[in-house]
Amino acid sequence: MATMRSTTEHWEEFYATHLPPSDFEDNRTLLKEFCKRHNKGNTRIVLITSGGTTVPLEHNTVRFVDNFSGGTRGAASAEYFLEHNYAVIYMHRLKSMEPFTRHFSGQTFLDMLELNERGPNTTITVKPDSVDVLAPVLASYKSAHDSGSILYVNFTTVSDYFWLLRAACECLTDCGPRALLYLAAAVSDFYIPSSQIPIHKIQSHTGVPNIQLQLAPKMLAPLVSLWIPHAFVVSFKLETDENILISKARAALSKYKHTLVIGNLLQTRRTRVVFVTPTSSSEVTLTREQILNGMEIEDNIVSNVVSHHTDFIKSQHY
Ligand code: PAZ
Repeated sequence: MATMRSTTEHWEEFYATHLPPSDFEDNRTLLKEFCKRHNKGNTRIVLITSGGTTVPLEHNTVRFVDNFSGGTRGAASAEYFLEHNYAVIYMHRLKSMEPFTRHFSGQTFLDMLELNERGPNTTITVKPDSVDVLAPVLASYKSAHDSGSILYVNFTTVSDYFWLLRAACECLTDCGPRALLYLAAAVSDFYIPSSQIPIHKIQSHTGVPNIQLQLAPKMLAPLVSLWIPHAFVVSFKLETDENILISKARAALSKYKHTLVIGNLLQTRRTRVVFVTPTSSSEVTLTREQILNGMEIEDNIVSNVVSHHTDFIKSQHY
């Protein structure tokens, strides 16, 4: 009897063996409505992925493997894309950095307020010296929200992320080259398949746990070739060793056949990134003076990406 060889790809096997998150259908509906509403005229839509994914060690998750990303890049970039009149899908790790609120971390927002206690007529006002800080952020926030230009969807685990990513791509596919994917999330390269995760909290009295991580599927492959083939796709590549950054970025471009990889090093990611295309590489950096003036590298990254996207749209006879 001839042996049948399975042609199922690793990514297909993932979707066949992992359930979607419980809020998946709600998010899919939101994504569909958002894309339908903005898929008219010349509106460009960017899908920003932001923050890190977790790898749960138990189904009733007490412990999980995480990574460093706090979502600063994605949250800042969302604000700059809105300034460039993009409609923004902000797909982020739950409780990671979000646009607008990111400016007021910790106690800073409360410190801007004054409590005027007058019995039942107690009021709260913004301290005069905080108005200049709060007003521009509030204005941008209200403008984005009142115009419905931003949609927030969130994930926690790497599995949630994969489900949401595919759904977002399927909803965006009708936007053709006006869709931009800006994949800044730090997605785990390793995971534990659902069937191998214990239901309950791992107990210490049974000894050292035997935890076997496996390679996670590379979703960029079906994303570029199948899910959203006409979009402008930008992936980020994080390394800690300068010597391999460009070669890894080039390898990703040649493997997945997308448009642009933005490389960055963990240590210098706030002040330097490298734009790598199949034929070129160029740095985007912040000078010391720009840093002192409070400039953010995402301002420059987004301007550059927008101009690449403009060229891409012009080059497509869609
Ligand atoms: O979240 P953050 O602002 O601290 O970091 C951003 C980043 C380094 C996660 C991002 O720029 C990036 O490189 N994302 C891709 C990571 C990867 O190679 O999977």
